[in-house]
Amino acid sequence: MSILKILKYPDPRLRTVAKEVEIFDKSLDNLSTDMLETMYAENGIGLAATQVDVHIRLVVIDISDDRDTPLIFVNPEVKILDNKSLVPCEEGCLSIPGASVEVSRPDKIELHWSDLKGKQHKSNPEGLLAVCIQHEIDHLEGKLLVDYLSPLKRSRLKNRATR
Ligand code: GNR
Ligand code: NI
Repeated sequence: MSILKILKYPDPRLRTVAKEVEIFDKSLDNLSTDMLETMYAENGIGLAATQVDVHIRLVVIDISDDRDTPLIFVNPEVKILDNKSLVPCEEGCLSIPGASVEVSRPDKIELHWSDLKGKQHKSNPEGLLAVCIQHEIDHLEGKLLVDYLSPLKRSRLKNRATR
């Protein structure tokens, strides 16, 4: 196991669009183990492969208080069931240390994903899990919290990040 280096904003590699996972092998297992170890070491509740410079659709999450409930999502896809029920949440990001951005996201969603064996699953996550999975899917699509800010606030944050 090893702790991976997390890319920091405004690293352009964070803008890479991740590719669908097609091969479910030991290297996928190993990467998700390293991502979980990295997420726990950094006290995050989620981590997308994009953030460790691997551009495949792989996400790990643990929103449990005891940090003992690791979740792994391969090829996650969210379907919005109700566009009108948006819930605001103050979000942080391990790739943008120190930033806190309020984002309103749909909270009635259907999630489709595969596990490490390639078996498909679906569920209806709510609350923090719904927020976090959408934050991670944004990473897979090259999207960052700063994209939800006004241009003025974004440029202030970028100046802070590159100082
Ligand atoms: O650790 C994290 N906390 C968090 C808080 C609110 C909404 C989303 C998150 S995800 C973030 C870890 C991270 O950057 N994942 O990409
Ligand atoms: Ni993030």
